[in-house]
Amino acid sequence: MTNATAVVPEGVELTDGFHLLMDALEMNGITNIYGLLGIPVTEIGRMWQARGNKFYSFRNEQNAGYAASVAGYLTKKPGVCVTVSAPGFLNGLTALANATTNCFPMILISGSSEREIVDLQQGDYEEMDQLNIARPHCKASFRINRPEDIGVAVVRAVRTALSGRPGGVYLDIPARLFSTVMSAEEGKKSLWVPVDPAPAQIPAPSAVQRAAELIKNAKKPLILLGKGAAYAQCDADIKALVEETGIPFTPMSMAKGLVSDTHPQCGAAARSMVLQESDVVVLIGARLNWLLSHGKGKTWGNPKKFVQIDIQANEIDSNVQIHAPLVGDVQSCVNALRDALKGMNKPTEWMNAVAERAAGSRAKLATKLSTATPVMNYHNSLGAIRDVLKNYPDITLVNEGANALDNARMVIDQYLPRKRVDTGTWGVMGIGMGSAAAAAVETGKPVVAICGDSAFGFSAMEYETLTRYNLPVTVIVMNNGGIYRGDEASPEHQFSCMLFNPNTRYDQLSIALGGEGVRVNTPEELAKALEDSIKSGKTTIIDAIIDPAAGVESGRIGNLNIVSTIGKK
Ligand code: ADP
Ligand code: TZD
Ligand code: MG
Repeated sequence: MTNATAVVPEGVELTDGFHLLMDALEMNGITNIYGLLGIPVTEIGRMWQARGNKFYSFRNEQNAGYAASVAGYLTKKPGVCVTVSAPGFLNGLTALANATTNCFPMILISGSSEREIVDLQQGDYEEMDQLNIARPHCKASFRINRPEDIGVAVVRAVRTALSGRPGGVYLDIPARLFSTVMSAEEGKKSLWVPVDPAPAQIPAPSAVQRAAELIKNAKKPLILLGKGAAYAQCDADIKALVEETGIPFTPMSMAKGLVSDTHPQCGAAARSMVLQESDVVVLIGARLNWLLSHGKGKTWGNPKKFVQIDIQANEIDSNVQIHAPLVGDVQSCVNALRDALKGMNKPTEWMNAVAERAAGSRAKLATKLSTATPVMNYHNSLGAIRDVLKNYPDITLVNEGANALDNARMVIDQYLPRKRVDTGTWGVMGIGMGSAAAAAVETGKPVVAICGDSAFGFSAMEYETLTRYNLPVTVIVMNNGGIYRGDEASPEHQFSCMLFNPNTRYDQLSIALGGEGVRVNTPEELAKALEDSIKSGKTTIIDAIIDPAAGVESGRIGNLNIVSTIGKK
């Protein structure tokens, strides 16, 4: 079969699949593509760049995909990732599934083998039935078979990724389509810009009243902010709800900074108290999943009633009874609630009790952060980082690891919305370098990535991508020589399965990959290296030597760890 030129009369100006795809992406406001090129998509990168757009070329599709998903989260536009067929597609699929799990809008576009060969399983180059494999891992999986369908497919992908609960979409493009031609004029007519692809979803007035009554009658109300609230980009409305009602709030990790961690109503440092003692909890863009102990058990203490703001109707009652569901987009729901709560009495006594507890734990923490130890531990190293980052509130913090994650989340304050990107709903290691790249590209501001040494290893080669694009990223590798700890005894004639080579020099890896590298042993050295790196704007790895005995197994989720009790002394 040849390209479908025969249907176009001679002399007519032509376009093809490559051009139409790019036209469609541009019309949908996409300027940055993250990906990894090869047969059959190579031309996409060259042509995209030739048009003056940016193509960020990665070393592994998984990291390009994480970058695209973070771009989607930060910009509220789908992040786009382009890959080759079968193995490239599968690498990218991990990130697409992760994006969907986290409710980040993303479009994965992969080239695929020819249908007639794949469908008869005749063994094409990188043959795989990608369309069907992607389907359970994202919101929708579409294949484009004709150039005249590229416009509608891209619009459909954008609308699907953005509307309702955001998530991932897969677009399958068989290789031959890229070079299939059609009349340029007809092609142009086949493209359009979607009107209002993420429409407001207004909550029912009766639902708003129900929620308002519950909140007004609460003695100890609590607002719990999730990353869906941060994603919604209605920061001022959320802050106004908090301040007008006087209700204490606590953020989930990526919602830190949506209202500043230093706000007087922030109950993060009194988290166990507010979760246990509150009587009405207003969930805003946060699911009652494992990260919130499913809304039950001893974490939650006193019986309570939930108000839940979410755009996804069947998220309500997912784990426990929700007494006042508010189904709609965060902004519409928050503003409707503000109206209905006008003039409500502030729970001042409760608020003061929370503030007092929070101040107490912050003071206790401050002591730990400034206590010197012979080898750095998580507290004094992160304390040093926190003091530097105080002066750079608009830096994006990327964070992965176990102890390196849990302690950094607790110690490092965020002051502004969407300035923290971490391992998200899955607790996935390896988001580091892709997320750092996207954060630097999309915000145009410096990025600091705090990574456990294990976590960093998942995407370490992508550090070259950061140096290649000259991105102002400082990677702090929390080098304790292992997963969780670096002091596990090895069995005879073997190396412990939890340890890494203690001679690893992450600072020298940076130099080898074209960046700056420095190894630090004390909080003072760490603070100086971080300050220097941020000021220089140069891509840097700080190899921070952490006491191998400082971490705990599984960080702060040791309760989920499974151990055998058989045969142990
Ligand atoms: P966290 O991990 O911070 O607790 P989750 O990812 O569990 O947050 O929850 C995010 C929730 O936010 C999801 O249930 C999603 O449906 C919801 N959500 C995302 N965007 C919006 C929006 N614009 N309006 C309302 N809900 C939203
Ligand atoms: N693989 C993937 C993709 N995600 C995971 N979460 C894991 C494996 C399991 N895992 C964790 O949950 S944390 C972690 C792994 C491998 C690494 C912890 O070690 P670290 O951090 O060096 O990154 P600390 O500071 O030593 O605890
Ligand atoms: Mg480690």
